[in-house]
Amino acid sequence: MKTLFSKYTFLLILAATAFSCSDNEVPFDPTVDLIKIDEGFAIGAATKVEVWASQDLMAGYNNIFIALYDSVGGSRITKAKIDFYPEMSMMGGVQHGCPVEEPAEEAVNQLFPGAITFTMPSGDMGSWKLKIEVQNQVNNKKGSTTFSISIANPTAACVKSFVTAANEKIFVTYNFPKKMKVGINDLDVIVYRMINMYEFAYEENYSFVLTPEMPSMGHGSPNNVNPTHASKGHYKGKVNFTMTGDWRLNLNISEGEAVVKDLYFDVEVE
Ligand SMILES: [Cu+2]
Repeated sequence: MKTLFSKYTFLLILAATAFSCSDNEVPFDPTVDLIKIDEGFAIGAATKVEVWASQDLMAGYNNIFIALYDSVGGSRITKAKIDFYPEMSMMGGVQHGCPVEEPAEEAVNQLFPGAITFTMPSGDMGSWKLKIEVQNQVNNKKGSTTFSISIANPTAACVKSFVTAANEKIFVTYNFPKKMKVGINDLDVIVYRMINMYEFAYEENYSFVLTPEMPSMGHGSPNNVNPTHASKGHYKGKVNFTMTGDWRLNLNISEGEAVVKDLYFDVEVE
């Protein structure tokens, strides 16, 4: 009995030591909650480019995180100018881009956060490529790499488009900065105006009335905050999910006195 006890004690101490050692030695991993989409080399810039995202890329607003490394020494690059050039080649030959938010030139937690709003899924309609151009500010070289990417079609549309009375094409999408939960959630509604097939402007003059509802149960929720423009086409508001399940975010969009559009996004709160 005594022998058994001391054996276990010894094992416990060993285990505790092992855990505390590995705890101390695990380096900070900025990509711990992210998934790697792809990686490649921006040849002219002598830079390895990794593309990370918070979920699989899909038609809608995607938070994208770029990790850069010196392709010779392997050290992380945290100062660079990064440009996104997404392009869809449609069946039938038409090509077009989509709205992007380029990262700042200084990395945040070793990564360069940006965003891309893919306006269509890949598949039957065509295929997407993402060219990433890097101006490495450590070696002062510029280069690019191009990825073939697959864009999923979400069950409920995450980006919607319409044409205004002035014949301008508008894209509306949304982003929850944190995972949706029961209670009050921050919500970004993001609006872009199409200038041509490759250029999009931030639409900053809209106002929104946000009315969440649970269509299956016939109720809404109190204490929501209508999204108002903060910067770069991002309208910040709050949505109150009073229970889990399927919710519809109804948005009445107007510009000044004029009603622009009514649309909605369906989301599922787990
Ligand atoms: Cu397309």
